Amino acid sequence: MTNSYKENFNREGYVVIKSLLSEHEVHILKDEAVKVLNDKQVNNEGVYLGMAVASPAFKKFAANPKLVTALKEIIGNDVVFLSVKIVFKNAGTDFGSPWHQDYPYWEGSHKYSVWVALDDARLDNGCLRVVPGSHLLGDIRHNGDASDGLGFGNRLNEEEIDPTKVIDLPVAKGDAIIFHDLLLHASRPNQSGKDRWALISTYKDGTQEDPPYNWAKAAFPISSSE
Ligand SMILES: O=C(O)CCC(=O)C(=O)O
Repeated sequence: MTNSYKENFNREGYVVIKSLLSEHEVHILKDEAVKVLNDKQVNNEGVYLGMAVASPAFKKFAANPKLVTALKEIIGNDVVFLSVKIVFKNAGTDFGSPWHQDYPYWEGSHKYSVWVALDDARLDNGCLRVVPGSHLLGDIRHNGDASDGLGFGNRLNEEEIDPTKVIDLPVAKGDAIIFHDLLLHASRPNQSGKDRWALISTYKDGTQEDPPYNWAKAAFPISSSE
């Protein structure tokens, strides 16, 4: 592999990996996610964090060899998996996620998240949006109003985002987007009347100290010897 992932990631704050998962693998994970959400009786919240605790299928996904190769190029050899959540935007979930960085939720060392499409993600059904290079701006104050009850306690006001700097990232199911925790990102509303589901797994550099994270109950180090 070339070092293009690392160079692009350092410059833009994200990289896209095409076809990380096959259609079959996507199908299996989506079925398994449906089972977990039913078992846990998670209904309309739109996000469920405990996928790796609930099912070994998601731990296996977190250590996908092609993904680990890219993560090691970006993070270094000592990669630690922290958690994987499902973002299930169903037919009736038409709101997009507001603009934010992930860093204010976690603090500590920088984290790297992998957003994997379990349905094709297009402009009309909620693809991810990013401000390329915004990870270089540092930790931005999040003053947005979260009183709409749609989660994302840390969010920016829409007016703080320069629309000329935003790009949409439509991807096919099975494609993945690795992004830095300071990258400004959001998602479009889902106006398709159909599912738009994604998995988001999060990793860190194991050489960096962090406070204990109670959300990382299924954390494990990815082998550092390769
Ligand atoms: O899939 C989405 O709608 C975006 C989710 C997101 O940005 C997040 O959970 O940090």
